Amino acid sequence: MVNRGLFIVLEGLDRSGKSTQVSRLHDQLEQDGHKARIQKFPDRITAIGKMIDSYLRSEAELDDRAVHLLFSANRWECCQAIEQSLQDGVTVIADRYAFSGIAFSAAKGLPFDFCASPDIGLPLPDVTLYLTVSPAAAAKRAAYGTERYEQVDLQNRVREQFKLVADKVRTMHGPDRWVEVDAEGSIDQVWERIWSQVKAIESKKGEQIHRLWT
Ligand code: ADP
Ligand code: FDM
Ligand code: MG
Repeated sequence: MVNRGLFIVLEGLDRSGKSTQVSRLHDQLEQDGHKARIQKFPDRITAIGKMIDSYLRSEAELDDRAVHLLFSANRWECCQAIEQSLQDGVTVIADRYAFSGIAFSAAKGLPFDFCASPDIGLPLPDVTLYLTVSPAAAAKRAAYGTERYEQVDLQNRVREQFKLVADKVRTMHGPDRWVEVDAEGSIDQVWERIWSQVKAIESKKGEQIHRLWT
């Protein structure tokens, strides 16, 4: 039997460098002869993803709870494909996951437990690498775009909610499932930190996939 793929999630605030490092990780794994694919959340390609995309670009208005459930539904509709990839030995690298789902909606004022509940039972990542940058360092990077959540005050509240999400992951799934990575410094420096964390979880390929929040 082939080893299953790894399920690796990158999380962090806007401009922490997630998409840059996700793409680098994908390239490195392929270069080393592993099979890997990127799964962005939200996945804006599906019918549900298109509704989320219009909402994020402020072309549509949606109730806060309704859009929260759409973000979760968007994960559920990708869930079978993720599990199939893992079984086929393909490493899945997710650019955000259910943790952004909680952090952003709770930062808007929805109850934390309501935010976590629709994602109960999704595949549990082998590791979530949480990229941390100070507000000052993030401000030196390219300016925020024009999407709905790209505002300093909301991002500060999201940062606070991510701390609670980290506590929940560590308590329910163990301390090694949520790893903070210092995302300040050059892209190469951050990359070295990420790569050493990925190499540290090779042995998880022999373990079965667990379920989120169970
Ligand atoms: P995210 O996906 O977390 O929003 P990106 O990977 O899109 O972040 O990066 C945001 C911006 O910051 C991009 O312009 C990117 O080129 C730049 N960037 C990414 N990592 C670094 C870094 N370590 N140092 C400086 N700039 C960076
Ligand atoms: N976001 C993302 C949520 O509010 N909930 C979620 O479940 C997920 C996955 O969508 F503002 C937010 C976070 C961010 C936006 O932006 C997606 P990017 O640039 O595509 O990551
Ligand atoms: Mg990004």
